[in-house]
Amino acid sequence: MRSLYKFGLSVLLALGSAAALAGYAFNFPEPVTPIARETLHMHNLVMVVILVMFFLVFGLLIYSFRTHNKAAGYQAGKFTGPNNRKQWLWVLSPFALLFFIDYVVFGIPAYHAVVLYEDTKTDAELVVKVTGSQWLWQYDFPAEGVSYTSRLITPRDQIDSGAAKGEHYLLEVDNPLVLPVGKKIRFITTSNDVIHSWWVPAFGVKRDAVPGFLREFWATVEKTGTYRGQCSELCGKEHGFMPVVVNVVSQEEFAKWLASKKPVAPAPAPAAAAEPVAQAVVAKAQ
Ligand SMILES: [Cu+2]
Repeated sequence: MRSLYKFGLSVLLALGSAAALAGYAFNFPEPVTPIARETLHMHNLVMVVILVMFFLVFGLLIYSFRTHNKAAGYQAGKFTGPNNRKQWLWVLSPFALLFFIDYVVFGIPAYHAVVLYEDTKTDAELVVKVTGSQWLWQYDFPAEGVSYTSRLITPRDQIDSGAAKGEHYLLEVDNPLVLPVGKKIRFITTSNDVIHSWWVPAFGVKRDAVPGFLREFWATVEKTGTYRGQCSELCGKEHGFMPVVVNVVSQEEFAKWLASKKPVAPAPAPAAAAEPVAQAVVAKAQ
């Protein structure tokens, strides 16, 4: 008992120390999409219900142990047996209560949150294809003809502990995904090699990127800012080194950024330059 006590105390101290707390956020990030908001509501609802149930059940249990025990002169109840209907009350009422909580109190809002993920009632205003690769992300805007890769830029020195870790350690990339605020976006995920998973906690979205399959979800980001996430499907030795960074900007800034990303039409190759080489090859062959 004493060692258990000590163990509990050391766990509390470890959790409570400032060093352990630094860099950890214990709550969800601020939700910036309807999906994230609904998910957070769902989480809070479940937490409240299970906490009430926990204290109710354990409170009743401890109260019963303390007051209705044999030493105080109480006799055990005798409501079991073939012809006793009371036992069915004790079996069926918790069952009915849990059924109601799971399928109605939790079920309806959970259904609503999940449906938001696949909201195809209106067309998306922008399509982004996200391709996972060992170990980087490729972003394509198929309609706009823009395509580029996004990889980690945390210096190796920081990873090997040779240098102090930066503010966005392992969560910084060379080319972030840029998205317009307030637009309904259809995300398509896929992969070039193994299964990855594209995850941005503030968006409340995570979808596996599966080779050979196109998977999709819809989301509208309601607030500008920089949002960070990670690959969340173990995909090889550098799984921890393929973060997701999304810059959500105003519509004008997005248009400007998109224009700067558009490939410049290649100048037509001078036809004359190609011919002498071809002729020379042909001449040589003859
Ligand atoms: Cu991955």
